[in-house]
Amino acid sequence: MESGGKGWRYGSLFFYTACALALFSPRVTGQIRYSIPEEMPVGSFVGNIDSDLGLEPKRLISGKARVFTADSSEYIGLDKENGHLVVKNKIDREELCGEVSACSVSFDVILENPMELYRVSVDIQDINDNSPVFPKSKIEQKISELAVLGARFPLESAIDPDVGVNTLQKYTLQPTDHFKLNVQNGAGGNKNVEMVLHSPLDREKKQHHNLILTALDGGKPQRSATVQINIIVLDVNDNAPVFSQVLYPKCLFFCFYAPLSLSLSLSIYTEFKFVGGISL
Ligand SMILES: [Ca+2]
Ligand SMILES: [Ca+2]
Ligand SMILES: [Ca+2]
Ligand SMILES: [Ca+2]
Repeated sequence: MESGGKGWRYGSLFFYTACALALFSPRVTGQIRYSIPEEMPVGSFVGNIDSDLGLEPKRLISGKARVFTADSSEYIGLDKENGHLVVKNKIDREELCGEVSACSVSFDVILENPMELYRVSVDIQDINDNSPVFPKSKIEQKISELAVLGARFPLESAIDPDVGVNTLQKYTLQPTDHFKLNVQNGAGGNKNVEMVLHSPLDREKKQHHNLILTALDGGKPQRSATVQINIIVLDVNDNAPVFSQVLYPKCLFFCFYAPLSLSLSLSIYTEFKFVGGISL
């Protein structure tokens, strides 16, 4: 019973509030829409509501025109003397709307005697005022020299807070003698990037590989960011010990034949001297 009574009272309150708003809120006389880029300097011209709404001369002054915003944010101001809407506070689209592409500010211009209400919307266009940013300036990756072809190594993505073509569009990797890039669209429009091994590594040939990963947006002018990838090739015991091809025959000869040869020579010399001695 109690909850039913409460529900009735809340329902009545909503009904009377709705009636009061309908009775005392000024009717929307007209509406107009403008479009400006973000980051315009304070005082920049947005539009002339005097001429665009077809108001009588000095109506904004006689009607004590005022700008009303529901959330008290005051991005746009009104100059009653000339009817100009101007930027009152710099608008950062990224701060105002984040990842949402459609971005606008809305407010009412209210006049008295007679009461009039004009609804004004200003679309905020994105400009390419942010470069992609990597979380780190360097990436170090340790990879075994026996890593199989096709092995994938995820990399940390760059972030560009702009939207549309002004946000991150692609990556490049240089050089590509061992690794190529694989980029896939992830959740929320992010791009997941990874390196894929396409040519075998050999620590005994090259222990370090330095690559440059570049992230680019699609704005004009285009903005980019780079990160250095230092790949350390880890050793694997993939070589059996071998004798030197140069020293081995010499050693064999020297170790086994040289003493014998020396002995024979001495013997022959001795024999010769001995024989010679006899003949002489
Ligand atoms: Ca901005
Ligand atoms: Ca922007
Ligand atoms: Ca950008
Ligand atoms: Ca090795």
